[in-house]
Amino acid sequence: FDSEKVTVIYVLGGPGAGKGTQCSKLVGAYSFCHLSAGDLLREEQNREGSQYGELIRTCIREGTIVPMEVTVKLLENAMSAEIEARTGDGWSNGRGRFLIDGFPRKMDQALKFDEEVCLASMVIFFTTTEEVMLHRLLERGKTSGREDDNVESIRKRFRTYEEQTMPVIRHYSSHGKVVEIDSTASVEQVYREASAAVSKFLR
Ligand code: UP5
Ligand code: MG
Repeated sequence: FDSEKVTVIYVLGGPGAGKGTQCSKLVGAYSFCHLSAGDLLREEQNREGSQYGELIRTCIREGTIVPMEVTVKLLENAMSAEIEARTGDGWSNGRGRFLIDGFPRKMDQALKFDEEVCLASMVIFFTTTEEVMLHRLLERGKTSGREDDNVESIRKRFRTYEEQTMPVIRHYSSHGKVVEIDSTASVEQVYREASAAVSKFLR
């Protein structure tokens, strides 16, 4: 995609940091298209006839990263579909705006997406403690039905995040693209900060 025509913002942070919650709120205010890599993978996992169903299920339960080809393709397809659907309305200023949630979470994905799909202009990085994230995920686990919202999977997700995703954040930090937001506070308070960061960037 042409970086002149689409604006991509990556939204990163540990499991349960509040990426999805904040993206949903930002969508309303700025007419973004919100794409969650995790949601796209869960959808693909449940799609009848998918050749990746089992692979995705295992990776998600074990908290490991699905091979990047699968995720990059799903994101690319979703972006194309959205651009097609919105042509002529919606993005009235002519630029497509995407919030890409929970991706890239490993260096190989980051480099591939930057090179072959689109360069991200900004990274919003939500941080809080593992204690807070664990508590949130266990609460959500009571009703979410997510196969990875259990203590065992959560511990593995934390490890993958430290080992694979933190290098991605450091990489974009060194390019001056990262805005770090403490997501320990209430949803509303975190949103105020996130929204201020986005406004400043889009201005
Ligand atoms: N909550 C949120 N904000 C709160 C606040 N400020 N105060 C109090 N409560 C708050 O929030 C989690 C819970 O906390 C919710 O109940 C919410 O109400 C509450 P949410 O906004 O859902 O947090 P989020 O950061 O989105 O957490 P999520 O669990 O989605 O994060 P993950 O990054 O772990 O999950 P994701 O779906 O992105 O990925 C799942 C798996 O898919 C990965 O582990 C991996 O196996 C696979 N994957 C890949 O392989 N490749 C990819 O590129 C992406 C994913
Ligand atoms: Mg999420």
